[in-house]
Amino acid sequence: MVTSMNTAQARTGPRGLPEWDRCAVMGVVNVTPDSFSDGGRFFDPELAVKHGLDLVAQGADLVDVGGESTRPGARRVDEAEELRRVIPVVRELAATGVLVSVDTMRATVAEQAVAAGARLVNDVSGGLADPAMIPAVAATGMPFVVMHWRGQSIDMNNRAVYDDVLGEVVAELRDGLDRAVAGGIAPERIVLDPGLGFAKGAEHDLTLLAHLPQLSALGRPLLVAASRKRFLGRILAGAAGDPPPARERDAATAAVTAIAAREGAWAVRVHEVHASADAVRVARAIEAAA
Ligand code: PMM
Repeated sequence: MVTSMNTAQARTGPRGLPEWDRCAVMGVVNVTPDSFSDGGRFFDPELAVKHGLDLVAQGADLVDVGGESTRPGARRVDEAEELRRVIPVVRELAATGVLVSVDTMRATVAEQAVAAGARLVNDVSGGLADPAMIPAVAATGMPFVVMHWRGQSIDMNNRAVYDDVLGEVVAELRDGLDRAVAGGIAPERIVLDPGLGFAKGAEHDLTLLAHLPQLSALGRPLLVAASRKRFLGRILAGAAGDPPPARERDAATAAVTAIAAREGAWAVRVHEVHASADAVRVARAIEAAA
């Protein structure tokens, strides 16, 4: 079923970004054999395209296509392999009218994805992993997601050390924003993301979610990507139990979506779209009644 909340309603807002009258739902398509949440399920390009279309039918406003796992401990894939995974899927989804974002840390992948029809570049490293990324995105004129990041996934858990996680993430996101603007990306095209689970433990993720207004105070729209992450497993496990597998964390993900939407997030990035699409609709209705 195609809901009334689909990509057709996107418009380019005054901020130079696709915008809706509510928090958007970004559906995830990981064209990888090894992502923590859905690794291997959509590795075949045809399955990946079908999955992207299914997510739109479930209410996704845009679809984020990535070809490199960033789970803790993950090793990089080489560029040729990333291109091989991502570009055909981006091209096919864009050709059917889906609003596509590309999840990549490589400038070449971003450029080729934009040439294939992607309309947003989502770089978990905020331009730090590849010095060519920011100039490349600036040249395309596309919106850019700057996520809080402290280094590659292989050893990022060692960097989850903070005296004041909120203050440090705010300062480091501000640096990322300044870096992107200095590199030529228009400020109104930049989205910020706290990077839940990236060089962060569960307590850090929760502190950041408890303080979304302080992140919004940086003056840019926020993307919140809590979907199926470890901190949700930790909460659901309770004090003694084992965390449920990633795919059993979707109700908890939708709970975060409702809160993020109520706090004015620009978008949430989720693997299971239906519940989050409902959650943003509920948050919107409550906001309208305030
Ligand atoms: N997390 C993952 C991948 N891409 N992009 C942004 N902007 N923010 C995130 O937190 C983020 C991301 C890892 O999750 P996945 O591999 O299950 O998609």
